[in-house]
Amino acid sequence: MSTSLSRVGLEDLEKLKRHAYRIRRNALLMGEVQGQGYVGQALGVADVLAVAYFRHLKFRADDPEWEGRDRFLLSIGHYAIALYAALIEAGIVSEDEIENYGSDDSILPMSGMAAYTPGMEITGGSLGHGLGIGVGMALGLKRKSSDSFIYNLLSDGELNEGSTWEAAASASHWKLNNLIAIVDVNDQQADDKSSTVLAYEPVADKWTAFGWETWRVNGNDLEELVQAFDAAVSSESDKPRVIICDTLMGRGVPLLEARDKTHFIRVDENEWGLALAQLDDAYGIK
Ligand SMILES: Cc1ncc(C[n+]2csc(CCOP(=O)(O)OP(=O)(O)O)c2C)c(N)n1
Ligand SMILES: [Mg+2]
Repeated sequence: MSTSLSRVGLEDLEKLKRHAYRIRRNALLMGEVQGQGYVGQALGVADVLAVAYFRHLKFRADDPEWEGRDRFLLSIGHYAIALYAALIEAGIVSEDEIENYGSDDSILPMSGMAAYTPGMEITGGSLGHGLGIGVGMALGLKRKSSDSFIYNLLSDGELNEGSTWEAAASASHWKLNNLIAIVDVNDQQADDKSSTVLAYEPVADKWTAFGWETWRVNGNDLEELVQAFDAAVSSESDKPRVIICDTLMGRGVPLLEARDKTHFIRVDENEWGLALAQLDDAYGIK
């Protein structure tokens, strides 16, 4: 690895921690507008998004289609609330949009759609297509001699899709070292635990066997995430890269961490205030 743990500065970590807190807070505020949603996923993946957006991604907040940007592809349309929370924190989407989340004519629909939201590169509700789109984009950027990266955030549920593995094989065949997949392993999907629906382990060995440079980290540990992202971005190999992130749904809000079935949650009106207070507590904010 090119970055040792000791070189991850404390100041950098504090900065990322603040971003992760605000991503979680934005997600809770949007969740409260509808009283329900995929809030557990957003809380689980907030640390990953903080490191991606605020340490590595090249973007211009006032010009989301800037040609030199890195592309962040959200395959999992239902995780839109998580990405919106990060786009708001990044200044690509205005904070004023929070109150419109999920309502008719909002630029923040409940499932992510490229035509609606600045910074939403693809429409991703039909699972299993993000990595294939990423392969095409990464090939295209290489042919244009671009030095931009394609990131694709996919879920453990998408590991059940054959199309994901076709894309994984193509990416190494084409030596797409400008493609970074991030797999959110929360061991949950719509019907049950992912491991119960269809066993996915040994997941790191599978990606390695498909020709990818592979990292597996605790996706709620900023230091581990920084190390893996730094290494993935700076690696000089000709392989595509994957960072497998084990995350906890609801992370940072004990009342939601404890929910039994967390794929789509309903939260009582009086619980949102408590959830926000628990989040502040977790970050030592009075
Ligand atoms: C091709 C396809 N099949 C099924 C669905 C229905 N679906 C929506 S979300 C979901 C769960 C997918 O797993 P994951 O993303 O890991 O769920 P989470 O971690 O968010 O609970 C499913 C099966 C879909 N959107 N697309
Ligand atoms: Mg899942």
